[in-house]
Amino acid sequence: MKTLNEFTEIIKKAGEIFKEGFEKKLQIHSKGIKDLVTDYDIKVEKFLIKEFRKKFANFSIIAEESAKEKFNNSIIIDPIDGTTNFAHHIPHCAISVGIYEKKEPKYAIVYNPILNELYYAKKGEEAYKNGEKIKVSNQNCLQRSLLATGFPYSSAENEDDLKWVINKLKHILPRCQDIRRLGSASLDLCYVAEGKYEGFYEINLKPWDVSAGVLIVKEAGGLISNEFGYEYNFFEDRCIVASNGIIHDEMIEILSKKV
Ligand code: 2AM
Ligand code: CA
Repeated sequence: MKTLNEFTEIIKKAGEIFKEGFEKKLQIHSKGIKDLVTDYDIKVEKFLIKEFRKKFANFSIIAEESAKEKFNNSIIIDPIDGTTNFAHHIPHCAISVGIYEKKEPKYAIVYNPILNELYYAKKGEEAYKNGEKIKVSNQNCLQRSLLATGFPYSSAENEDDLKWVINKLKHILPRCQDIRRLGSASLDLCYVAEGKYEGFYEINLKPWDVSAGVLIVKEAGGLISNEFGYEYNFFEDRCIVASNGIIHDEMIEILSKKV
């Protein structure tokens, strides 16, 4: 796990910058009607890119606030996932880093520095949180399952996206225990991985929102797909569905319906 430790060390240092920003009154800028960015998204990202380039020069870097290089051997970074929470001083936000070799996920790290929760996985070697192995839940009944989702920023200007969100909620909410919308896709995936949630779905996410979480879910025994149950591709697919695997088909049945 040498390489994973090297990545983790850098991410923990970036976590110090993240924490410093969380305590402060922030300069908030807008990327879109709903999409925020703070000075600390930029600061954390710059630090990560600088350190990763020093140690992992043969990887390209894809990062939310700046570089978009080629996807092959790449480090895919979200410096602050859950930026809206961060900007409102809600401690549900994380640094997310997925490391891909030949387009396949190899290492994944999601770190919430505020709660000191570090999730990580290495391909084929299971998933961990702060050193303890994590597993998806074994709940087999959708009606007793806690699900999570998120609302795309595009819902402000794209009527189709807003309709999709409302329509899916209408059909899935009565069939599960309840739905949470906590605002950080990378942590939503980690919560599926450790069995807090049985499932998660969301549209319009970007590679950096999910690049780490997808490996953590799979290594914890869960399943990831698009809304039709096929392999999820974060460059192409609109919807991601994650689950403990057991309730997956029922989620797909509801999410894939054209209504
Ligand atoms: P962010 O905090 O990094 O912006 C909230 O629904 C979750 O989805 C967060 O992880 C948020 O990421 C992400 N998200 C929502 N809409 C998005 C969009 N249009 N592009 C990228 N990420 C989005
Ligand atoms: Ca972000």
